[in-house]
Amino acid sequence: MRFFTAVVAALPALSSAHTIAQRVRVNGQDQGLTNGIRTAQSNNPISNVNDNNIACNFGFKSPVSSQVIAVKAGDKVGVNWGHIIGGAQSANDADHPIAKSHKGPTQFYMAKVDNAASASTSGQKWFKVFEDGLDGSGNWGVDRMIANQGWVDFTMPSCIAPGQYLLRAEIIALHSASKSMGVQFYMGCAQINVSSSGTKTGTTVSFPGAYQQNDAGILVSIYDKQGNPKGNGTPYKIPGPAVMTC
Ligand SMILES: *[C@@H]1O[C@H](CO)[C@@H](O)[C@H](O)[C@H]1NC(C)=O
Ligand SMILES: [Cu+2]
Repeated sequence: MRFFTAVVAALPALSSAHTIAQRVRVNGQDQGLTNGIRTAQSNNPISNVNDNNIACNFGFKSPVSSQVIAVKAGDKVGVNWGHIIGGAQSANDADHPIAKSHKGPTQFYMAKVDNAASASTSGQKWFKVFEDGLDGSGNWGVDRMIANQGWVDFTMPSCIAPGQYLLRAEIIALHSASKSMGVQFYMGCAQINVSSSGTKTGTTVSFPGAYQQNDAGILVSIYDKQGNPKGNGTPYKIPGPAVMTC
C-alpha cells in the first residue's frame, strides 16, 4: 500500500492542460519553431518559487537553437505559447495554447549576457519589461494570449542598452493558487541581440529569489462571490519588480 501511494504521487499529470513557450516573432515576423528559444520538452509547470529552474525552465528540446535573434529598440517582440511543441496536441485541442481555466498574468523579463546562445540560465540578473495582469472587465493576460493564438508581444524599450540578452517569457496560472504551491509558473527564455542607442536597464531581481510563495499575486484566490475567475474584488497585484521605464 505504501509503495502504491508513492508511485501514484510520483506520476505526472497525465492529461495536462499546460503550455510551452516555443516561438519568437519580431514585428510580427515569426522566427520559426524553437529557433532562438530554449524550449522545454515538458509542458508541466513549476509551482515552487525556489525551484532552481524557475528562471528559464529545463529539459530543453535538443539541440538547443544556436540562433540569436536580432531585435532593435522599439521593435515589437513576441513569444508564442502552445499546448505541446508544435502547437495543438490534436484537432480542436481545447487546451491549446493553454486551458481557458489557467487565468493569470503574462510577463517578460530580460537579463544582460555576454553570449545569449551559451549563457547560463542561472545566476542572471533580471529586469521586467512587460506585464499584463487583470483588467477592469475581469479579463487576464492569459485571456488575451489565448485570443492572440498563443502570442504575447511587447515593445522593446526605446532606451534599452544594446547587447545580448536572455528574454524570459512567463505565464502565471492562478486557477488553483488559493492553496500553497497551487500556483503554476510557465516560462521559457529566448536568445536576442538588441541594437539600440539607449543606455538603460531596469531594477534587477534573481530567479529564484524574485518571488515568495505567499506573495499577494501568488497565493491568491481569483474567484468572485459567484465563483467566476474575474478577480476577488481587490486589484490583482502582479508579482515581481516594476516594469522598467525610459
Ligand atoms: C549583435 O548586433 C550587433 C549590432 O548590430 C552586431 O554587430 C553583432 O554582430 C550582433 N551579434 C550577434 C551575436 O548577433
Ligand atoms: Cu496546467
